[in-house]
Amino acid sequence: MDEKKVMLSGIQPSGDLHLGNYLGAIKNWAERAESFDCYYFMADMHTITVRQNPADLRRRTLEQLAQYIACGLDPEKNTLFIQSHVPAHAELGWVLNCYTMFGELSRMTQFKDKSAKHKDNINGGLFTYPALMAADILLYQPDYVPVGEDQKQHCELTRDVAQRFNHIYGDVFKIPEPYIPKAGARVMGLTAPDSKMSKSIPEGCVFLMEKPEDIQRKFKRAITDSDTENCVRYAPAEKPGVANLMNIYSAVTGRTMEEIEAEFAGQGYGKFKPAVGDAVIETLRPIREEAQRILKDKAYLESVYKAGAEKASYVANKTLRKVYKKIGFVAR
Ligand code: ATP
Ligand code: LTN
Repeated sequence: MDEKKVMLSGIQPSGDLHLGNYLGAIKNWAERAESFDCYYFMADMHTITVRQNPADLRRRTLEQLAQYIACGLDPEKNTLFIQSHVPAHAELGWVLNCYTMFGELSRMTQFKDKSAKHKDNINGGLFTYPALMAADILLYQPDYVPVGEDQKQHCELTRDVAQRFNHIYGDVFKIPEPYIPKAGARVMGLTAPDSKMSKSIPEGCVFLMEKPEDIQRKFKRAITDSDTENCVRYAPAEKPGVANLMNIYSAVTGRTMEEIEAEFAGQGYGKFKPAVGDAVIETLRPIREEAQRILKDKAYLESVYKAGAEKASYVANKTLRKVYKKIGFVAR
């Protein structure tokens, strides 16, 4: 019997992947494949809660898959799939909608934020999104769900819904734990080191597929600090911009803060910033080249997402059948 613990996560293909996603999430996922049974999916069904351009959504979904693989997520060792290819998500999503309360959904901060941002399109899907996310998770009976801090509330709702269901029907769902990375894995924006690197502030955000010269330009313009010290020293509270660059440099070179301070002693930011840029460029170069190569190989990509959907469906349908039986649906 396979005794590996199960891990599952999804990312919405609503934007291009960036250095924060890579260092904070995907890189760790790739390292976990040996010790966990891992499922990762492109959450395309979630993206349509806000309007998407269809051609962009299709392109981004495939690009995201190519980039996952290029980042080291081996499709032989991880189950990589597209959410809409596994109908059990929509099916269990409907069932769980009927076990999730209006009051609970009304308290979700993501709903409040997004409905304030998209006032002209506060649709039902945006509101019931957490029930679909609960289905995404519970179908695979995972032990852990690695997510960012912002998704903790949805994971807690998932646990509440699962417990409510189990309370009525017996042990159907495993109660999953959110798995939130340490604060050290937070990459801050290059232009605003007090907020996380995010695609919504593109000047401060390094995208995985970006050209080396554009990456270098962003690092050269990175905010350091307003003091005149001009010294590479790790002091997150006083010098958040420098600390962020040091964190990034440390993450891509494996060097400690002391080693970095020694390396740039007496050299100032003028030398340090392009060195961080170069190190990031060299880390991303093989990922970009590999992703571009994979993207051209449509037959390979198709074979990956088809095999992924097949494997995911097998596991998901087992849970779905159990749920349908418990709630009294006639077996197909
Ligand atoms: P946005 O940039 O619009 O805020 P996002 O890039 O955070 O969106 P998500 O789908 O929420 O998109 O993130 C995917 C994964 O990447 C999550 O696990 C999240 O925790 C991680 N992540 C995102 N940004 C960072 C960051 N700056 N530093 C570390 N990890 C990050
Ligand atoms: N809601 C998440 C994406 C997401 C997800 C999931 C993450 C959808 N379904 C299941 C973990 C498990 C987001 O917006 N980042």
